[in-house]
Amino acid sequence: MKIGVLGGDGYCGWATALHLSAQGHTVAVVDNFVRRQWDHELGVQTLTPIRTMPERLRAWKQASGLSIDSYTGDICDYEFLAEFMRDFEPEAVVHFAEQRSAPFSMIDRKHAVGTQTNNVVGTLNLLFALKEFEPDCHLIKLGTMGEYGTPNIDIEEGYITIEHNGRKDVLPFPKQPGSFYHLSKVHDSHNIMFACRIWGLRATDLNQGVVYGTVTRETEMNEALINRFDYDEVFGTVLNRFCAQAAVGHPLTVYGKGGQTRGFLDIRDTVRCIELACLNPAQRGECRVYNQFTEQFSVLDLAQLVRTAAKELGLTVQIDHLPDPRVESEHHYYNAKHSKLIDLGLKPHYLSDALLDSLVNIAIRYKDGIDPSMFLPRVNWRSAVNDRKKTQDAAAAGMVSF
Ligand code: NAD
Ligand code: USQ
Repeated sequence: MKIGVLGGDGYCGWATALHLSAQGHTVAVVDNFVRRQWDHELGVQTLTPIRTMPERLRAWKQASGLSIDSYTGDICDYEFLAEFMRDFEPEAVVHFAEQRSAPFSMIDRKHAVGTQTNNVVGTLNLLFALKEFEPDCHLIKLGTMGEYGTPNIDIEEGYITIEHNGRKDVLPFPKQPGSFYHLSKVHDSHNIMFACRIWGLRATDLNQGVVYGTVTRETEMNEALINRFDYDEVFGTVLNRFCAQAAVGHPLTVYGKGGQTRGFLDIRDTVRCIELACLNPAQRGECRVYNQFTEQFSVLDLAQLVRTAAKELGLTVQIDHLPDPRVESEHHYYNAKHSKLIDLGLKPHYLSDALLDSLVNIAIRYKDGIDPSMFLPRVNWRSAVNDRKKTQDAAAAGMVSF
């Protein structure tokens, strides 16, 4: 298939582009590298030394003999996106190209507006470009489990059957997102569902859980193909952060009681789920929703697992409970369905097998680059203006792009 990977320079996008190329698909990556710019603005960087896109593509060609096309531009620029669609003529488009950090979206008004503008406008442009140029192309859109929040009932895969006053209907599952970022995903979901209904587009909305791990079969082929490993308080996700903290003997930063429970998956399962969605397209007019995660853990469970894994390597790890900078339930019911991708053939990797090789050992290998000042949370949900010194310095230097 001809598959466009929007956001192909990012964490999920890069691993997915390589995987799809290795499977024999014709792949093009689309990115404007704004994520690298955001890292720069915040004064943070990936622990692993990722290469530039031209270097990455050369290394892939060398390692595999395969070529990946690259289109550089902003999907919020409709002319650029239209040109990509006309030129590449994709049969499937995987859309990762969004601002994906909840803390980033909660820094202040500018970052909230920037996040929602980038994400909602980019997705709307894509829907219009599909309608105009490739109405048969399958849209595979990365949503997030956080769209649902943490309701006191089981979470279904996208839709729920409701009986009300003696009448019954299948309706979108209620959404209670926990940040302006997560809200942007809800807005996207509504726009996608609407476009499928009115124009007969075909879409799969993948409500993905928190992704962990760095290594996939393809990124291991050459050091220059290495993926990002973020551990800072804005872009670092919880498990990466705990592993980086364990590697340098910093106490693990559990926010609040640590009963916050989320769905998680290995990056190797992310790339396989995308492949499965591509190979099994939605029907015209259909907006399918799959919950894309393999196991659920509370934050405290994760901290304890990291402590145990680190102990095997002779590291002593302390667990700290910090006041929760977010507004979220610290203890709640959580039972989210996630069988549809398994039904399509997903064979999950489990955290117990990945924790040492894909996480703790990577953090240890690169530990000289770990800056412990990145660990403490400075973005607080309760404040409308967060005093992130580095952000302000960057803004003063005219580098903030929103
Ligand atoms: P990432 O920040 O590593 O990658 C996103 C990429 O998109 C970056 O390379 C960025 O430059 C690009 N991009 C952003 N806006 C763009 C625009 N307007 N035009 C062109 N390119 C643009 O993020 P990620 O972790 O790879 O996440 C990818 C997607 O998956 C996001 O939509 C995210 O919400 C979703 N997701 C991620 C996780 C996770 O744990 N990482 C979990 C669930 C869902
Ligand atoms: N947490 C801690 N300590 C930390 C960091 C986080 O206790 O040092 C807690 C948070 O309070 C939260 C949980 O861990 O309860 C998860 O936080 P996270 O930063 O790992 O993940 P989140 O903000 O939810 O966002 C990430 C990705 C996002 C994706 C989402 C999937 O950045 O792109 O959409 O995971 S989900 O959580 O299912 O919505």
